[in-house]
Amino acid sequence: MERFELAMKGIMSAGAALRRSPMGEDQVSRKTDHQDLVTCRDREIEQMLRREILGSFPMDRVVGEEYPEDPGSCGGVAWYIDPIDGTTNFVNQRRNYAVSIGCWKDERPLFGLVLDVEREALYWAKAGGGAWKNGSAIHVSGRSQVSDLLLTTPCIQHTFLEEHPRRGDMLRLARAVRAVRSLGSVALELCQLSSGEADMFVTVRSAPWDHNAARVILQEAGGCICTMEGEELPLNSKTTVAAFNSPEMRRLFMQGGY
Ligand code: 2AM
Ligand code: CA
Repeated sequence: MERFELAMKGIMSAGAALRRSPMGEDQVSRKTDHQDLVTCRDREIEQMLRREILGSFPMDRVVGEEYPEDPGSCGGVAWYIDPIDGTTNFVNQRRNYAVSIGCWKDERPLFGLVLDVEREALYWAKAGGGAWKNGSAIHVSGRSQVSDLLLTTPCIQHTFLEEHPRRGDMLRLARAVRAVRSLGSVALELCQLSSGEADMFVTVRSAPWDHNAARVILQEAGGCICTMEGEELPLNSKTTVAAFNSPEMRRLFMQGGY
């Protein structure tokens, strides 16, 4: 089986397992504090995906949220997997969470898949092949007036309430756009941008497993992505993220021209 087929099969089985899994508060634990949760399901799904990937491609690197990288991996292909992106939504809402699988070779994208589990919406892209939601092609919006835009951010508290170098700009931007939305999942919010349901995305914290699958989809959908400082998004470290429906919007954001 090829890597893409394996990823497709893995993400669909992960989705099916999550949809039918019972979840009580007793299966939830705190990683660092009460705002940073993990469940037994996060661990089980990541284990399952790791097993399937490494069973077929033992030389590939697997970078996931819940387990350290296998020191034996040394190939040029790296997988970025998040078994549940939006764990808090999974626990409290039982919707608005995703499974995310990105695959890169020598720091170039091969493909990305993000499954909105409860809506049964699979966002996916292969490099050079366009972006898709199930069987339909998707594209970023064409909105260009700041006052028409929807801005999304997965963590309102960090983006607007806590100190960071661009907090003042973010407050000004929030007043300039049509509205601010927060779903609470980096991967799903980047997919909303990819399908034109939102126009701009910002977060002060994101990890490789949060954004490396969705960024392939976004770029194939015509969007652009970088750090909040305008640098190229790193592949292997935690970072700020800013993503846009067009390079013009990116320029405007970087210049603070709103
Ligand atoms: P998670 O659900 O996989 O933890 C909203 O909290 C979004 O930010 C989610 O996509 C969440 O991913 C991610 N997130 C939460 N805590 C984070 C952290 N410390 N660093 C990076 N991303 C984080
Ligand atoms: Ca996660």
